[in-house]
Amino acid sequence: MRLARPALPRLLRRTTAGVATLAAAGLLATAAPGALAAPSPTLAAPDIPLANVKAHLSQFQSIAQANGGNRAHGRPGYKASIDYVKGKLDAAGFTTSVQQFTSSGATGYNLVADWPGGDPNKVLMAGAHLDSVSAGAGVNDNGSGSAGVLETALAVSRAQLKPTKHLRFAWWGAEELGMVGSRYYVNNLPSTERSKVSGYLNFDMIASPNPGYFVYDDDPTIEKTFKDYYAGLNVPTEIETEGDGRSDHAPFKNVGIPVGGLFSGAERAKSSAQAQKWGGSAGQAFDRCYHSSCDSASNINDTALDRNSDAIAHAIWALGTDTTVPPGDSYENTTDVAIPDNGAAVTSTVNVTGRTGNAPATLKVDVDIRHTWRGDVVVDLLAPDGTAYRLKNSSGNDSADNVIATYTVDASSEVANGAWKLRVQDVAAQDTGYINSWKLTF
Ligand code: DTR
Ligand code: CA
Ligand code: ZN
Ligand code: ZN
Repeated sequence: MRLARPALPRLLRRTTAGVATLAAAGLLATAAPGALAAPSPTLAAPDIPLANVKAHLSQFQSIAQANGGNRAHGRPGYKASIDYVKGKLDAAGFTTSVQQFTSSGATGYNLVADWPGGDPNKVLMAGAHLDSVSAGAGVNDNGSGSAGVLETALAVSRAQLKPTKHLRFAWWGAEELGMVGSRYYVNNLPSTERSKVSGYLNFDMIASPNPGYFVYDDDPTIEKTFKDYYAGLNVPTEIETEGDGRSDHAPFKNVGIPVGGLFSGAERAKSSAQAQKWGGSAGQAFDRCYHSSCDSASNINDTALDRNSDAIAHAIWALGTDTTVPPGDSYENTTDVAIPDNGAAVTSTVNVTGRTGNAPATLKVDVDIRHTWRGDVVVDLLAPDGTAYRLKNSSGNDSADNVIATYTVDASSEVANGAWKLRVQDVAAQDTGYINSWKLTF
């Protein structure tokens, strides 16, 4: 429960200064501190809107309610779920295919969606099982993983991403019968095609109501990608020890494909040590509605769903693209600067040299601030003469994590050369963070 937040501070805008135009395009570059950016920085993923993910969960709930109360293999609710997801992907420009199989005397379906482009010999896959048990709607197990993967795929489309790898997303049937759909897919993938799959990311239960943050300990690169993401949020993670063989990554792992994934916990009880680090209730199951009729739309922890959905996108962008941002003339500082909670402003400096004349009217400012409850944070750009350009105001109710965005500033009245500063202040108690990096591009 959060304490009442202090009144928002008076805006610090300079009266005659140009006003930064927020162009949050979710881009981020990383390079050596304080120097010309390295020639091949990589892109950062956009924020995955929690509301969009929850809208998919509502649809899965409605589908179950309209089809006998579940979305189980062989039941109409499962095929209706496939049709819903396929419709979204077809409209977003994916090349989709439905693979049929038979299990327990019923027809099952896998949905596979390819994002056109990328190296066909380097395929990065992400998947989730779409079926529920027959007892209920299966909103956490596994509407949550299905929705997180779906919204990440839609974010790829919104960004018109041009990844270096070929991206393939999949929704599996009959996982609850023993990973039947994913095993059918792998077994029927010609070995020449299997060898092209550089990795498979699995998401099965990512929004448990009493959540833990577990990372699969299989492929070390994939594991590190997720662990680094959570480290950036200051959220501790644990290795998922019981995951082997218990979800759809198993068939991929069995044929030597690197796998990884995230899990928020099922029937096991959260320990007191885990409750200490993650919050929630010790001694209670991570998901007390696991495989039960109460696994409905209310059986979801929003923060876990939001963070894990963002982590899926982070992994797809990090592992799928080593796309280079055009080198351009940019100046960056990647030294971390801690931001005191509800305290004084801090600054990070880039020294611009060797330029002539004034800065452009479209000076690009890439900002990467890792901070839970980003509504606490006020961000300004300071020109060498001290002129302040407001990039981001505080907004008490913006509880999402991190400020990873690109701003455009009309700095045409400022001399280009000199010490430019990013000034950041946390203006509300609780929640802390740090400047991870920032960059100016002229
Ligand atoms: N078997 C999954 C749930 C599950 C249980 N433990 C793990 C570990 C890692 C991923 C998934 C799971 C199911 O019931 O769908
Ligand atoms: Ca988010
Ligand atoms: Zn299950
Ligand atoms: Zn599951």
